[in-house]
Amino acid sequence: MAKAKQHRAMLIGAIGAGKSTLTNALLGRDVPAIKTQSLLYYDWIVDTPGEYTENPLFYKNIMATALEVTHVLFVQDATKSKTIFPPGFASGIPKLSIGVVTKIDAPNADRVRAAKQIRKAMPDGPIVYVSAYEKQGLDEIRSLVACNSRLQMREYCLNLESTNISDM
Ligand SMILES: Nc1nc2c(ncn2[C@@H]2O[C@H](COP(=O)(O)OP(=O)(O)OP(=O)(O)O)[C@@H](O)[C@H]2O)c(=O)[nH]1
Ligand SMILES: [Mg+2]
Repeated sequence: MAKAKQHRAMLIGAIGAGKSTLTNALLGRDVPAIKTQSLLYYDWIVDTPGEYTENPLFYKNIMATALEVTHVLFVQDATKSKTIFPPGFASGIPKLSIGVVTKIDAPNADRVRAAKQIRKAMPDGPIVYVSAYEKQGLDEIRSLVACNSRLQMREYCLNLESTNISDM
């Protein structure tokens, strides 16, 4: 894999947003996701329970775990009209931020709406559109997590011809 070994990504987002299914797809693990009950470390990914993002009492866990990673993935379900991220949430986490819109394969997916929701929580940073089911956007996430800086992520996006990513 192209990624530097020390790079690690934490996935945060609502209950059922698709974090664990995406984790499995990114790692090529062919197993169904089950409800996440605690922090789970798999290779270069830290998967979190949706409760950590939904309940402010758990924000301290997110902050503490963020110290162990290089990148934080803000996962938003494309089929949901609501977001649970507080405005500007990413600004309080001093790591490289990546927005991730999940379930773009779903008939009721609205990727524009989901991207707008992410932008409120994460004013700056690339947004990747993914389907864990159809394996879309996975290489883009792996490549972004291999980047060392915001600038590198921006250059990667600019040089890429992919409809699964936007960085403005
Ligand atoms: N259509 C579609 N459904 C998906 C996709 N990824 C996940 N899902 C569905 O979304 C539901 C929740 O997926 P999980 O991966 O368990 O969600 P999670 O974010 O890990 O949830 P918690 O562990 O509770 O925080 C499951 O029923 C999945 O089948 C996808 O790419 N496309
Ligand atoms: Mg999970």
